Amino acid sequence: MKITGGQVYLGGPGKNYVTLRLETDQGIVGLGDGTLNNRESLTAAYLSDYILPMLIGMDPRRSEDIWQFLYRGAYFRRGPIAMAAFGAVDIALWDIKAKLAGLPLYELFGGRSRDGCLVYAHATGADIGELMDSVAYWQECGYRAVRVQCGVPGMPTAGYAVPEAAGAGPHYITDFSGIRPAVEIWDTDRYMRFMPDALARVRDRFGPELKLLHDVHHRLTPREAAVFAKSVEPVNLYWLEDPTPAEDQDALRLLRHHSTVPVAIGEVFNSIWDCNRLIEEELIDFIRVAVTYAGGITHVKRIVDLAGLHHVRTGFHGAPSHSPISMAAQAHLNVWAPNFGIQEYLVLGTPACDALFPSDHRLDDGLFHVSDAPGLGVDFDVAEAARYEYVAGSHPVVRLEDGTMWNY
Ligand code: KDG
Ligand code: MG
Repeated sequence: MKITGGQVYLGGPGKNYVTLRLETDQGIVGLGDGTLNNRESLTAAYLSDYILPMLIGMDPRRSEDIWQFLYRGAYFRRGPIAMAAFGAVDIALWDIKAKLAGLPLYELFGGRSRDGCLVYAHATGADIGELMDSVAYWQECGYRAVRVQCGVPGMPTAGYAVPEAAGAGPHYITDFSGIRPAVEIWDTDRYMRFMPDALARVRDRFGPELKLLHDVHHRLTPREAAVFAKSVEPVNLYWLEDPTPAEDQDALRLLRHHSTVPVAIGEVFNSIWDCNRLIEEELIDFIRVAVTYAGGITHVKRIVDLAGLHHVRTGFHGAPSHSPISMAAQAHLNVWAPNFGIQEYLVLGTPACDALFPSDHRLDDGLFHVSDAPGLGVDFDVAEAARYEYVAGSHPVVRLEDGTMWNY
């Protein structure tokens, strides 16, 4: 069996999805997602300029060898752009392999460990009133877990709240913000004074059953994170995400020493080498890597297996920048992984996205139900893709009130 051709598509409804379509001499097509939010054209170029010409003639069933070829062959290792490009190829190869076997992908990992997989949505508000409405909206939609972000008095766009998205429902996909980033202002003292009480009020209103998550988005120092974690303990969070900048693997020691709040980290990691110490030293409870920029199914499965040895559960990144292709790849891992925790999920049910990526995957009662179709169970409508083109955009940036750059 040989790879005979491939194309990279860049664009989508409200997002620049990087979609890889690999063709084989047996007529089987494999789909991959290499979307790296706000830097999408770079992954697309890596794929079309370097990787696709090298793949022609290779046997797509040899996904492990192709992964090693790409990773070792690049010489310069890791990095989000390269790993997202390898991720796209790897997802497409697993899609081909499962289609060839006539099986849903999860069967190749060892089959189902559960029927449906717990997902969480994003509740957000510029103030506590909007936030309450947003949480209520998602709960009425059937979600059993909700990430809770709220504007802080004096800094309504920070705290990682997106006011215009409050209660926006399943059509929530943020618009492109333009190539010049918007500037958000951050003040740690205001955040620390406001947020624990806001989270406690959400817990009071919605009761003990609803799982509540909160994302600090890398904004605190280790000492501040330890203080914050202690102060939110009564809320009984499902997790506290990215309390400190993720590249410092030692930063969580202080928090761990002072608090038992579950910690989730890793959405910006590209490899097992970014999180092996965190996992082996049991400094985290959930690993947040994504199959796109952590090198695809082959590499993420290694991380999941390592995590399983240390009581660390999965909580894969699933912001709206992931296309339904990588979300399907993660869904197949989720339904198999013995140490599955939860999945961030917002895209399914968006009409334009469903038209571009038809599938039988479904969300029901707060659980994701994986399709039993062979492969990933997602298609890609090439004619529909022609409607979209690349639109350059950037994340906002964050500064302190005096102008100092801070962590987005
Ligand atoms: O591109 C960055 C976003 O994906 C990220 O800011 C979203 O923190 C995020 C999350 O938890 O989904
Ligand atoms: Mg996050």
